Amino acid sequence: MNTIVGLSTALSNSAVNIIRISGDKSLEIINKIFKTKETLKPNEIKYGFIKYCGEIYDEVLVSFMKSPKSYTGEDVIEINCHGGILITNKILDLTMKLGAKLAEPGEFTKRAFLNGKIDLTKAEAIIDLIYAKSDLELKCAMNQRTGKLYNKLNTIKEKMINIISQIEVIVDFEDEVEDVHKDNINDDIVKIRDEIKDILKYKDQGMIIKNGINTCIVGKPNVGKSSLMNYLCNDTKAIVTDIPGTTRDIIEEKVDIGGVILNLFDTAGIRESNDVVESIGINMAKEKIEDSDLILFVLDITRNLDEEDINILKFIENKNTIFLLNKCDEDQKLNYEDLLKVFGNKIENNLIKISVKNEIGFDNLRDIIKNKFLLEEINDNIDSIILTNKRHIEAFINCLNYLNDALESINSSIPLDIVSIDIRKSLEYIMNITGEDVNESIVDSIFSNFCIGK
Ligand SMILES: Nc1nc2c(ncn2[C@@H]2O[C@H](COP(=O)(O)OP(=O)(O)OP(=O)(O)O)[C@@H](O)[C@H]2O)c(=O)[nH]1
Ligand SMILES: [Mg+2]
Repeated sequence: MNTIVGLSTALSNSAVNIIRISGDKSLEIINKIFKTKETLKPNEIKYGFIKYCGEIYDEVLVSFMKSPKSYTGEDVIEINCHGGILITNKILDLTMKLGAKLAEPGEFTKRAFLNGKIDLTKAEAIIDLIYAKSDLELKCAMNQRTGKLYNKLNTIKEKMINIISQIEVIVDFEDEVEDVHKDNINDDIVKIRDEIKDILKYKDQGMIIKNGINTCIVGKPNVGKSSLMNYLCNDTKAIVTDIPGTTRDIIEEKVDIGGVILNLFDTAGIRESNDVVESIGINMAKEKIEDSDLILFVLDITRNLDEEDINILKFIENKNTIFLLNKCDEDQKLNYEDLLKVFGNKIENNLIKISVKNEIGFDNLRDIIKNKFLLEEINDNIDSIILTNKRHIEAFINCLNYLNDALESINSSIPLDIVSIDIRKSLEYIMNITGEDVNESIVDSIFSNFCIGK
């Protein structure tokens, strides 16, 4: 494999930049350009200068990690240079002039995978660590990085191989397979099936942790939707006025509500309108409701319920909704009985009085959201395996389906060697997750999501 070079830090004017070189020629390249009083030895950092053809490029610290004890498993050199864009580019160019190839995004980690330093789940955890947006996401990524999922996959793999070999022995040595053997194999498959079901238990929460909760703020005009948006973002993202119909476009922002991300959308107040622009905004709001995981339905506590509020009901019918009675800093005109009549048991446990103006009700709102999506439960079980990667979830579901097929077969009169085919298929999916048996194009697509220099 050729020797690659990449910038491990962002290219900007900063205190320090790190240039990483990996491959057989790493040492040869650095020895040509690094002038130091001592020889560069493995696992040591040396002070010196990058100098070539009489020109001093920079004052640097250089470290050397010898193969196989390095991130990629190859000889790795890291140059800590000054964080100037020009200096960094000049050193990068120099290493390339001397034979290094510019690394593709994720190429260092891909080499670590190809050289058997890490499996795919640990490699994917590195991307998740880098891009984590919330504490929960970070914790899940760290659990995966330290091998929680990988270890589990390995034990499942061993159990599956054990079942396959049990079947082989029985089928080879006995003309008639006894029921007791079938029962044992059935029990073993059930155990693995249940373990996988357990792993998949929090898959929906895992996707929420990774992608956030798509949350649409909905209500008739002037109830305080944009005020709520601005409050939750702690910024002026949307225009607020007392003129009904202020917001037309959809305004989007990510907000961390104590460990989990809300992808918030402020929308136009929904009402009948003859204004062309406002009507477009209202239609956009209705469409946005469709792809949301959660609706924050804002009502104005200073006005009684009217047709405009009631009309909105049909758009949120099957949606997970929290009803927010805003402006509770003022006198309440909204009649609770009417509310109950119109919205029925949809409001049960989903109704909060808030005041954006006086910052009332928001702890309650955060708690209700977290409870709705079982995020408190996740927090308490953060050390169990929580899948946050769609590729893993799909593979586990496929694996589960094959195990269920195997169980169905074993309980009918289908021969055991056919059952074995289903177990082998489910094993393939497990090995797919770790990357032991995975398509090259999938590997390429995983690493292309990495940043350059990682
Ligand atoms: N008293 C009181 N007034 C509020 C509160 N929240 C918002 N308002 C006022 O309500 C009016 C409307 O606020 P907006 O946030 O623009 O309402 P909106 O729902 O986004 O309105 P449209 O964009 O027109 O649909 C403004 O005058 C706000 O200052 C609150 O908690 N208490
Ligand atoms: Mg608005």
